[in-house]
Amino acid sequence: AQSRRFAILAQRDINQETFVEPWPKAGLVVTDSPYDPQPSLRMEGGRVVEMDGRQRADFDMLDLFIADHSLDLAVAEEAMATPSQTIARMLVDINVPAAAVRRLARGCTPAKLCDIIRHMNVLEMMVGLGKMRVRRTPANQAHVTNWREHPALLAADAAEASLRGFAEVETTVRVARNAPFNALAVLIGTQTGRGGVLTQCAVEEALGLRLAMKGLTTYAETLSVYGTERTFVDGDDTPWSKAFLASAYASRGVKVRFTSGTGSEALMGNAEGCSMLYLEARCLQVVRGAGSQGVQNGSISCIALPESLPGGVRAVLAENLLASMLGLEVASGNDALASHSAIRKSAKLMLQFIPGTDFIFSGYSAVPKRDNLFGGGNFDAEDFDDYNVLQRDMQVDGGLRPITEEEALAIRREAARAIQAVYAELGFPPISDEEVEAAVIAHSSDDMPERDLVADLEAADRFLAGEEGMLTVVQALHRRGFTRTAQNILEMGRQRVAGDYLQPSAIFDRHFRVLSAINDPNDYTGPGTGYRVEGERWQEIQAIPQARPPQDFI
Ligand code: 5AD
Ligand code: K
Ligand code: K
Ligand code: CA
Repeated sequence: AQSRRFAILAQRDINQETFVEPWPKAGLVVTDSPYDPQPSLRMEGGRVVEMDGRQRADFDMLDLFIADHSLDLAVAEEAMATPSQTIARMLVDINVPAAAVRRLARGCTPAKLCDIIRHMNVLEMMVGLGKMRVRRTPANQAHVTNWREHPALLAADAAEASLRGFAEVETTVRVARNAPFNALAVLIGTQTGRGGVLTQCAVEEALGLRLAMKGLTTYAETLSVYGTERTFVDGDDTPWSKAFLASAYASRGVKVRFTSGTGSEALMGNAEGCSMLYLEARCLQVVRGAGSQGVQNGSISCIALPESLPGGVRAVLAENLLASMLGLEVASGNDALASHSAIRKSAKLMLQFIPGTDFIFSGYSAVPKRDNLFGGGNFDAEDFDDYNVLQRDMQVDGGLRPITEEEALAIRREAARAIQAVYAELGFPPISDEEVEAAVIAHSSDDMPERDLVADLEAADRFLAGEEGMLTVVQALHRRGFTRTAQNILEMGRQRVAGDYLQPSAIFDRHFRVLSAINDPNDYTGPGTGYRVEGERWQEIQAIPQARPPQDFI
């Protein structure tokens, strides 16, 4: 560059990112592809015979599933006859309750849902999302993993994440055979930090189901659906197989949320020329038809793709809004690394943070970037204080709370000792006192001693194959005096039998009480209504340890 100004700009984080011009034929367009169908619906004898310009004889399996299992046919004709702009205005009209919008949305075809979005800018969509969010109280989900897959560090980080306020903690694996041990460490860690934090381990479906059956996880989230038949079949799935899997989880008291998001079909090379939002609208109708109580969406692992295109961040907000309109609990993305630019990633976050969603992050990386096995988080452990200050600045509940170093050290030590005790009781390769102490003060797995991976994997295989499950763990903790953690895990087991947390949008609060669409429905109808940051919660958000009494400055 000749210009010093341009040379400096070229080095900025924003210019390390990829930007692409739209290419609708390849599905590289976030909304309004010229190949997207126009909304239409025709019924005969109580059955859909035409949807979005396609005759029933030409339906693919998604069309068929949506027409027969998703659309609310009792309102579909009324919904399709209501002008899209009218529904868009209902979304921002404080005099129209969420239920009235939802009733119509459930009768809208995918193309009709996109047509509603066409009338809305991001500010209007944020207002809509604040109203349509299913649960009144917003919450947050964490990712807890580490490169070494060290059990004591996993337990300590999960405990700290729970103390920081996360309502759900997701882990995964670097080595698949570690799954039962990672799930166990995160279960013990969370139930030490705070009873009732839900946990999952994202692995291949059959293994995921086995972990749940063993009582090592309490929710499942990565039941992926896709917006074209080819992408769906590439994943060896159909909407019917996903619905079956969801029922298998639910039958064992495991909360189920599906995953979808803009960009997956284009990334897999089978977008059929359609826009990302149109295909996502199809996904969301399938998710609802399959009986899932919610969805993890907001592009998720594909986020770099919409963000490379014009309108990408708006389209991600639009998919969150569509999901909430359909009555689905939304874990709204912000999880995968979307931008290296601190300005850009924070700006994007505001679209979910300010309205509030059921889970503002569908995985805030509660560990450093390098330890995040989901491919790096958009926000990391290093951003905790920034996040707490954002909540305090705006008087917004982002689901977290400030904690002190002393509290963190204490809970980390308790969790690391608890997993050490369980390993000892169950005859797993021992966790030494040195490993426990390292986990208490560690920032990342670089701070941890090495373990014998071969021995750990062999023990993990035996644990998975054997009869030991949640109750064995409870007994082990109880014998070693970790009474509170044992009680919390036992209570999770009891809750699985009760099943109240299978209701839409369910989490447990600090007192192990279910908060869901049933007993905590979002009742926003304008200023002075709905969820407000006030009372003890506002005091908690204000009380960052960095804040000093004014007298200090005199
Ligand atoms: N659409 C569908 N599934 C997705 N996943 C991530 N992003 C998307 C998306 N946009 C799924 C992956 C994996 C898990 C992390 O979530 O398939 O199973
Ligand atoms: K999956
Ligand atoms: K999709
Ligand atoms: Ca997640």
